[in-house]
Amino acid sequence: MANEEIFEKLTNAIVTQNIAGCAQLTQEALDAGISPLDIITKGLSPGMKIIGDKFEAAEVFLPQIMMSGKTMEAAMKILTPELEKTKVEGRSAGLAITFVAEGDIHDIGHRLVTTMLGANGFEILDLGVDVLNETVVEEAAKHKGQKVILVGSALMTTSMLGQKDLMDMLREEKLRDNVKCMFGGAPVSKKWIDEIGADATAENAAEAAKVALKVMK
Ligand code: HCB
Repeated sequence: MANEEIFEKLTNAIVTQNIAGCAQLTQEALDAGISPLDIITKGLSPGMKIIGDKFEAAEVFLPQIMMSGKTMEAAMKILTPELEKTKVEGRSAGLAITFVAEGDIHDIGHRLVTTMLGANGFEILDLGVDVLNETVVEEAAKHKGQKVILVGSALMTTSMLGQKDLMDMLREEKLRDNVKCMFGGAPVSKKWIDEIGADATAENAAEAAKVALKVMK
């Protein structure tokens, strides 16, 4: 099977919520020598975008996006150990405190970004989903003096707004100069990052790791 055909089948497996088929195709793609990142960015993620758009257009409903999420998770179970194998050993790039914004439980992209940061030499403190800004600020304070990057995800326009409050709280607590701040997720734009005075954003997990390494230099 040509790579393009495999990507198309992976996308289709996500859209049709074919959990077993997607896991099998993911394994086949790896066996065919396709990189885990290409499987994600060219096969699985486009399927999540399509199902999200269909949800917005009321063509599918919550149970369907839930099952598409589970389908992607089945593939990620196979791919995460592969991504971790690429881990760069040696000097730490710093501590990455990763989290999903308050009110937001979308964690597929967050986990992928966290895995990629770990594979690229960051120590990881993963605070999980629906994290209060107060908790992030507390953790930033605990690690004052270390090289720290805050890596927040928000998939909804509503939860994204909390990133501005977080930046304000960091400034009020005089912690802003001690940490770098990178935010991402579909609604986050460069314009938003500039507006709230954060340091960076990234389109996807591979880019997030590159950008994080760059801002920590
Ligand atoms: Co959800 N949902 N959802 N959802 N959901 C979205 C996000 C919408 C865009 C769908 C739509 O309407 N088009 C929409 C948000 C609209 C908006 O505000 N703009 C939405 C909504 C409305 C909701 C609910 C409110 C629905 C409801 O209950 N009525 C509800 C909210 C729950 C809550 O959080 N409180 C909800 C629930 C769900 C689930 C639970 C069914 C499920 C999540 C399962 C889970 O994560 N464990 C879900 C899903 C799966 C989606 C879509 C379809 C896919 C998200 C996803 O996993 N994408 C999504 C549609 C979409 O995003 N287009 C839809 C795949 C991953 C790999 O991509 O973008 O998350 P990613 O991450 C990338 C990238 O952004 C970047 O790298 C990642 C990896 O490449 N990145 C960073 C991420 N974080 C970064 C941080 C950095 O610093 C840098 C880069």
